Amino acid sequence: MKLVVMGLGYIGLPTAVMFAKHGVKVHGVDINEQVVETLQNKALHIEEPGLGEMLVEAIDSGNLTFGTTPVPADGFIIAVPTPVNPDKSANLNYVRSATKMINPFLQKDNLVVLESTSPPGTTLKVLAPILEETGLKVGKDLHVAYSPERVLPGKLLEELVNNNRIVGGVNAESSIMTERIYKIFVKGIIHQTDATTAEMVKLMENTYRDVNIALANELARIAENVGCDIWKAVELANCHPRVNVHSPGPGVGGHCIAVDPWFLVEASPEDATLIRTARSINDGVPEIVATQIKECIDGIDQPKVALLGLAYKGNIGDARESPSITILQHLQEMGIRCSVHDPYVLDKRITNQCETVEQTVQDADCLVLLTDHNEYKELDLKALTPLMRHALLYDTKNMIDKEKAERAGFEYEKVGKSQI
Ligand code: SAJ
Repeated sequence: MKLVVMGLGYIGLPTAVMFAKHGVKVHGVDINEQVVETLQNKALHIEEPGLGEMLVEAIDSGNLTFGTTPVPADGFIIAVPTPVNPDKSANLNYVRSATKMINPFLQKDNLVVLESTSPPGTTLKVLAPILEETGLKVGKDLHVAYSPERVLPGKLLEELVNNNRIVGGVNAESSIMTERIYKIFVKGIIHQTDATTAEMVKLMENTYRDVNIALANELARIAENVGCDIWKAVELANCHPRVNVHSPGPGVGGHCIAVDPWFLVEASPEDATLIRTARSINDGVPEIVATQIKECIDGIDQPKVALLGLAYKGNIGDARESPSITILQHLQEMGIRCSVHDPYVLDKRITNQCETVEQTVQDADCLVLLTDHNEYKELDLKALTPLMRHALLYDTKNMIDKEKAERAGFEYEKVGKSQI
């Protein structure tokens, strides 16, 4: 069997590698020549634990090739980005162009699977009409399905294999064919449904998380006002068998949770009031956190803040939509000097990025923990206080124990806890 995977980003590349590892001939396609060249040279353009080794293995086995154009195959998987436009509508341009690219290679009985997170109805109303420009009939000559990726960055390879999967065909035969393909490596349960339900399920999962995190962030503000520790309160509330409040923090980042709920708002703007409110709560958190940081250094002449963590979450090298970047921008707009560190992200837009934590905290007045990288949980705090002008520590992720910080000479503050 031969598969073509369109889009070699965080989802397409691991998927291509995984199929190749399981004996399928795979041709990975990306419109970015540099990405294709990097992969052909057995190097990665993204960071994901374990992926580099598996890429080399797959290429060496002869099962995996890369290029900028598709080739004839039995199945085509589309895993291209679906960003939001500035007006928060879904941008399906990459889905459209990837589909048009595969059209000249399609043959009767081929399977086409869309994996990209998409608004409900995309498979039937966007994908199918483009595929039918070939003269082949969707559901009759072509098997077509939507099967969302649901893997967590940082744990991609493990979740790709072990997570349950949804396959939503345009008809039962398409679902059966799609399940057969993914069964090659998926160990989780594969659930069959229709295409629009599968699209809806994917968006519901990420929206559930966004709304839950918005609740946690709102509760953090309330805790700050009434004088309790939100982290302890969440922990205790979650002892209830039917409660699962998520964690507050510096805001919601990444290319999924901060984006996907807008697709539901667009699908039904009048009805999606809770979803829209949750998005605006989470989008507002970085500014609140920046203001709290400013309050920590109030009264200090020409203060300097050391920010640890640019990635949108711990132990990954992805700073897309990262609240850290927004917090940095707010602080700079307030005229506060900032130095920045992240062991996994080197962002050329940021001029004041330091190589080590020690350099970052040098002469700083406040150390701010923004991303829960393991390295930061294990910081040698005692070695840092002598380097700083004032030893203030502001923790947005509840990563550091207050007593430990105080023993090292820090004055400790955190999100969701007031000193009342
Ligand atoms: N966050 C919080 N509080 C929490 C959990 C997360 O503030 O309790 C923040 C994180 O710090 C981060 C953001 O939310 O900034 C998103 O992180 P995440 O770990 O919740 O999610 P993603 O975006 O890395 O991956 C999500 C996952 N979806 C769900 O768990 C429902 C993943 O399974 C999806 O495959 C992925 O979106 C996707 O590609 O859609």
